[in-house]
Amino acid sequence: MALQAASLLPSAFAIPKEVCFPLGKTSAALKDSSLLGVSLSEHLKADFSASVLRSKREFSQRIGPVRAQAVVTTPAVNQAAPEGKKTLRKGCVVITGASSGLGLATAKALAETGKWHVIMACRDFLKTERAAKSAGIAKENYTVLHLDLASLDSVRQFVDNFKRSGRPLDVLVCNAAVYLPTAKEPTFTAEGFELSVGTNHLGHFLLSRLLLDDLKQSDYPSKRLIIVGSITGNTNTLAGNVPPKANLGDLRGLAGGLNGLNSSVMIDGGDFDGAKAYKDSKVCNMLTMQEFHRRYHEDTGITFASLYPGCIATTGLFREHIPLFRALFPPFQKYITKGFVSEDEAGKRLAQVVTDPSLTKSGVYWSWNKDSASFENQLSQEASDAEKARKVWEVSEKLVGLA
Ligand code: LMG
Ligand code: NDP
Ligand code: PMR
Repeated sequence: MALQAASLLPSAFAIPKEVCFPLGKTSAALKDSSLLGVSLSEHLKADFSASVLRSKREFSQRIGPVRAQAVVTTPAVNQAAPEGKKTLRKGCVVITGASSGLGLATAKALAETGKWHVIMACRDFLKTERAAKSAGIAKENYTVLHLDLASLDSVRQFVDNFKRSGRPLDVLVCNAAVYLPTAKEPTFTAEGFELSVGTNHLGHFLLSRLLLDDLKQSDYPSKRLIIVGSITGNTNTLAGNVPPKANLGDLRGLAGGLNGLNSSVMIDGGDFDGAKAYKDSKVCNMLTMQEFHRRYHEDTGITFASLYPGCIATTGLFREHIPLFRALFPPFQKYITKGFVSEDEAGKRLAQVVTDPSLTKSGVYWSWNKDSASFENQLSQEASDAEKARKVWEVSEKLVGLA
């Protein structure tokens, strides 16, 4: 159904060339489970581009040129253009953690198309306003709404505020994260969950559950819930084998509330390790996306997906790391692993997952090869374990007060 919906999109809706990578139906069929998670054989790539050109041509012949609407319509429905043709209203996308790094770059890429209104869901209002301004995002293309994912009250408040804004919700992007690799002791969210899993997973879990109805009600041709995953949570890659490795174990710490009082602060019940907690939280993100897909895709037509945007070694994510690491990490990724991507490039990738008509497949973990062509990647055994996904879902809904 989502695929059919996508084919209704007018060609004018496609993001500009620099955002729109060579893609076609073939991309979804390509799987790559190599250790680096990035390679594609040359003959496949040639095939790939040919089919893209073909499908692009067919697409525009079928649809014909349609003018895009340039003004904000809130709340918006399809409106008749002067010549009587229907035009697509502006899409409304919520991006968490849009005050820096990947979230900001994605907000910029989407806003620049003139076809999206971006709700920047952030904990620091002033920082976000400044960031939007310095990124050159036009005022009419974004709204900053306060959201602190480390507080479930704040998540609920955000959802109320968003609903009251009267805007439709077409795409939700769960992007915000914290990474605390040098912390010796755990820190906690307002409700007492270890901060990395509390913010990156539990905050987003509640947010997306509470906003699911709004997504369901959207009349946009392709509605999506995107959760940012990572290669480092996937132990079927080299990067995922750098210690400490992600491992959720039997979820005993999560079930106990990650509070360090009557349970461990780590999901698997082990001793605190900030880097591991982050990687575990990414595994939860990727499992959550798949559980959403299994529970809701068929009935709602919503596309649920996650992605590894590439190693964006210059972002604020590494702010807590030692200065030597921050200095060496970008050249290491650029020249040795070759996994490096700029914030701009990564933002375009995520924008593509938000809006590209050829990426409507649900339940998918997207990655990109070195030519920036997307492909459907294989998750590690743990990150694709359906039984674990169900358990994470059930334990998480108890922790956030939904069950
Ligand atoms: C933990 O250490 C910390 O304890 C934890 O607090 C947290 O920060 C966590 O993930 C974050 O890291 C992990 C790490 C620290 O330890 C290791 O990586 C041990 C080595 C494990 C080996 C696994 C794979 C082996 C592959 C062989 C390596 C060859 C590299 C070529 C890769 C080519 C791929 C096609 O370790 C470090 O931070 C520093 C490790 C230094 C090793 C240097 C080897 C590469 C040479 C690079 C030279 C210049 C750049 C250095 C940049 C360092 C940043 C990573
Ligand atoms: P940044 O640190 O630049 O961005 C993280 C964002 O999350 C910031 O806007 C930050 O807000 C926000 N945030 C943190 N805590 C909260 C909170 N409690 N409530 C609301 N917002 C919060 O990092 P990146 O851009 O690199 O990370 C974005 C996503 O990309 C993450 O999900 C990360 O896991 C993922 N990722 C990153 C990779 C990389 O190489 N950088 C690789 C793979 C995945 P503030 O500005 O106020 O601090
Ligand atoms: Mg990793 C193909 C190799 C590759 C890739 C794509 C990444 C991505 N890393 C790779 C390899 C290696 N890293 C190797 C061989 C090492 C040992 C020297 C290494 C080390 C390393 C460290 C210490 N890498 C790191 C760290 C971090 O602190 C980062 C991290 O784990 O954050 C959780 C990180 C990352 N490496 C990546 C990516 C994308 C990250 C960071 C962010 C993330 O996954 O969200």
